[in-house]
Amino acid sequence: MKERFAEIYPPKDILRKNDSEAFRILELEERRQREGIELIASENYVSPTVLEAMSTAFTNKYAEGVPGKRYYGGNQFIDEIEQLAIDRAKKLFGAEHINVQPHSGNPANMCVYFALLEPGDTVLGLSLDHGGHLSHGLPINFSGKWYKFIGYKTGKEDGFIDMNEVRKLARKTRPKMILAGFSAYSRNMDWKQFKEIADEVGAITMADIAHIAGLIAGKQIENPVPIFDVVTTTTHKTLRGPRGAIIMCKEKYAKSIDRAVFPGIQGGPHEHTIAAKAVAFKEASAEEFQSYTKKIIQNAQALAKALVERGFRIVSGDTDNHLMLVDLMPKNLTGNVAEKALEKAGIYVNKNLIPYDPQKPMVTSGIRLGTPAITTRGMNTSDMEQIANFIDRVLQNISDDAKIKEIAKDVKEFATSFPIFTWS
Ligand code: DSN
Repeated sequence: MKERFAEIYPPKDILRKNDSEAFRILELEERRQREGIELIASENYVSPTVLEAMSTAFTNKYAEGVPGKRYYGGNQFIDEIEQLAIDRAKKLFGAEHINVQPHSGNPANMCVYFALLEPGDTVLGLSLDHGGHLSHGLPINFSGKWYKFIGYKTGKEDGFIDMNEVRKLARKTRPKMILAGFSAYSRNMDWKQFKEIADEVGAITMADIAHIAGLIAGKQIENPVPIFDVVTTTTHKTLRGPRGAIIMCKEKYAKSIDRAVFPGIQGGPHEHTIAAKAVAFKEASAEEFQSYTKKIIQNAQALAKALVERGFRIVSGDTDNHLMLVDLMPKNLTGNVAEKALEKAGIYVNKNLIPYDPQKPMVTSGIRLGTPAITTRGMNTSDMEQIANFIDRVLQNISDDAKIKEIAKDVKEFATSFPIFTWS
């Protein structure tokens, strides 16, 4: 086993020799990743090529500005690598304009608001307790402090976004922007209907596809880029690139978006990460990525089914994407307790508010599960029964540490039988 993983992770002999303390911690993290079952919906394992691109001389360079218009000299190759990332992402998503510099999702969304809104403007977005993201108006996030976010919700009975409510709210509040996107919603969004509603009230359309960008690139989910004015995404979730984000927009917003990224919000871009983004966009353009993303969804649906068969309630009953919310109320459990118990067994999930949740955000009545990382490891629909079994066993023995230790051994044996990468 050791040898196989030694091949996957590049040797770090220099780090080992010069900083044994950092090296020791890194080894422990690598081991945690390969011995556990990663079900956090926003996480994945990057390829060795992406990993290698990040660890390069591009990190040494300051490059404020955009390709061809920088504030420091010496950027001819930086321009080339950034332009490569831009060109590949444009082709992948069919975007008119792309900025590949945002450091992560929250700053990317901040740049869009900074470019297109004035403080106090009204934005319609999915309520946070119904699957929205903290940068979609959490009162203590900059978005909630500076803009007037109004939340639309999912239906109490079916768990789907209620488009009639979106229309009603839009007519009533006349928002400057309508935001479609989520971090915990398992159903497809009706991009065209969002656009129709926005056109009716004269609002800018913004989509945050952070969770599903890979599924869109892999042609499994409809692409909002041709329809919407602005689309943001992180690059490290289903898209399986380095941690970071990009902003895509119509040409008419290009200048405002670029200026908001720099000098508006950010300084020097992280060009080593941009190099890795370029690599990830190439990988996501390959045909193999389409079958990978198809499998992610098939695995999520198989996992949801296996959990339902074990008496769990899945919000909205099933999933169209890579994630699901499990309502633990029928099991008399809270999300935080479940998350901790599962972690002891080497199963990584996150507590998550479910729609109409009576609990506080740090407690919650649900957990969110996702299949991008386990699919990267080559797990198939037939393996989802086993994973559902592990989850069920842990949650049935939540206060029995000895039992959880036993399950942890089984989890380790199961997980290590899957390499982190199944392609060469
Ligand atoms: N933290 C990410 C997630 O888990 O969905 C969103 O930023």
